[in-house]
Amino acid sequence: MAKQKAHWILFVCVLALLAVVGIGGFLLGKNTEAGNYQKERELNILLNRSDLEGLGEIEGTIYVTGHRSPDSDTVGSSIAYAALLQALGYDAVPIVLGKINPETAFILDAAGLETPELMEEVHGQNMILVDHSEYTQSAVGLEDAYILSIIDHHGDGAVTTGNQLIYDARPLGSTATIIWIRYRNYGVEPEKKTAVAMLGAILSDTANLQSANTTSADREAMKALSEIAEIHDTDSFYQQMYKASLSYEGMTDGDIFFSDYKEYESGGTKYSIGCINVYDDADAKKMAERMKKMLPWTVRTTGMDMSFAQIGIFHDDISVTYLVPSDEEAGEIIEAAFGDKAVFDGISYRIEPGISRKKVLVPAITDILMSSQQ
Ligand SMILES: [Mn+2]
Repeated sequence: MAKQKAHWILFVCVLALLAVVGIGGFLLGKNTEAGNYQKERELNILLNRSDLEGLGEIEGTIYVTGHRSPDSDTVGSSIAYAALLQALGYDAVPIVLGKINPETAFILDAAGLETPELMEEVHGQNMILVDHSEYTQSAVGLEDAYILSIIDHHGDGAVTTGNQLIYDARPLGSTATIIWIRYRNYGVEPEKKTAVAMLGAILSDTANLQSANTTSADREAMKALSEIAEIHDTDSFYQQMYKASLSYEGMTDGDIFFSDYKEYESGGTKYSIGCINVYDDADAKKMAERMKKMLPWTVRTTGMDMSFAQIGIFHDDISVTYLVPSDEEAGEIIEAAFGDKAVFDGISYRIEPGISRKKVLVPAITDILMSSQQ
């Protein structure tokens, strides 16, 4: 009886020993796996950072610039790339080549970032170009500057340099996505405020990941950056950016009308159309009133016979156009062209779904003017 018991104890002990060895071995395997991964990762970072090493000792400040008429990708990418270089110990500063637009101002405000310094002339400076590679789109004096790097998602432009340089061009949705990949490759995590600027850049250039140029990299960058930025509802952030982009704050009625303005002539009649985008019907009605008061003045000063303000609401699934005629004759042309489809409220004609100036409005006006001439 005692012998049998001893057997049992031995059996249980052997089982327990096997379990301990098994679990230990498994954990050890996991550890070496993690260790190997860590080594691989460190090697990759070292290899990727070697390109900076290859640039050698850089004397003086490095200026990171995007293109003229700066947009959110150009500004966000300049800020993010300068911050990346700063994190790696370089004296790098983002600059802009012109006034930033209201959308970018909104993003920088949300991020708690200052607008980069305006610097239009760069003779003899250390330069990094982001989001462009054309002299015509860049700073004055770039021909005499020392170009260290070009990070871009456009075709390769006219900018050349005899020096070795980092040239990272990829067909992705935004330059900020390329810069996010470079952060990863260099083993650096963007700060929260930088992540907000990069997120805004990607949202802007890919139209909230909806545009045809959007890639998996842009989607992954958005995911990762929204975590760091702590902006979890990116749709709502994009809506706020879009609303901000439609702000005409500080602009006169004339500035607004002439910001997207074209003149035409048909059947001996000269006319012009200014396009304005707004967010909703309430904004459209307010804008229509402002344009109604101003249009007779534009007709007089431009030598036109008549003029139209074309106010559009185009986002998500909304598509509406309000047409404001300069006078009764212009109003009659709208009525003749669109009939019951154009609903008059005493100031403007509302047409739903909205129409394109080039594809619908101009051909329609041309038809009426040509037929009335005969
Ligand atoms: Mn871009």
